[in-house]
Amino acid sequence: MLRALCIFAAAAAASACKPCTCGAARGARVVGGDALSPGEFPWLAALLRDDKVICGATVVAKDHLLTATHCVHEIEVSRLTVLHPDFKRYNYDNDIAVLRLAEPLPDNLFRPACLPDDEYRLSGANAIVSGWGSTSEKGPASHIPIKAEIQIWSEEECAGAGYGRAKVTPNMLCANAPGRDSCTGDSGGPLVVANPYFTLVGIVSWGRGCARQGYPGVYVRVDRFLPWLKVALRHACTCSPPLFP
Ligand code: 4AZ
Repeated sequence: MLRALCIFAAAAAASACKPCTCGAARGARVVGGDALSPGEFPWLAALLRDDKVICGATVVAKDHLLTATHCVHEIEVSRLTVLHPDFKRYNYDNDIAVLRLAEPLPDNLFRPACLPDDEYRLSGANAIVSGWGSTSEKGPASHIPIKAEIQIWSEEECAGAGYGRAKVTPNMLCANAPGRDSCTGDSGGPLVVANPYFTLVGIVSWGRGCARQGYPGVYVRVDRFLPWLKVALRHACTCSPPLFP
């Protein structure tokens, strides 16, 4: 009996996730932003190809990251499991991908961002984009990660942006601020809101140029993918926001 109990306990321990918290800072390149301090956004990651930053990504568990499908689509990723749903290469609809790492990240090197737990009221919200992308439209990639606070547009405003209604699907959101935007190399990286724990509401996806008036950055609307993420992250130990005092 004791032996049976021990086996049961060991099996339970192997499958259980240790409780963990998300969205807490410990202490991206972007146009019109400021340098991040070390540990400020410990969920921000870069995707490298031949030692060059090609995209951003967000840690959501010790061995899982979210990025944009177009960052990893048709790229050979040895020892990475890459999932992508109905990505449409012509309009970047469903531009979301899960990366599963072969080895978990060391605990001291990251903290995950929180995922939204429900449809989020996003219109008009302040959000922060971060990454190693260009700091001007034709400029080089940044050597250090940058962050910028921007505002999320309403769906009506987004449909009325320079792109035209047909380009923006219900799985996308628009965000920018005067002189501030995501840019080349920021794709796949996080757009978070502080509520007060940092929650991933968007993934940098596309846009015309950078910080152009009337052409906001377009982001994957993460809350539209919660049912998909439940399946795609089924092997992940995701974390919860710390309880409010
Ligand atoms: C890019 O190519 C890119 N201004 C990312 C964001 C925006 C434009 C381009 C939005 O990675």
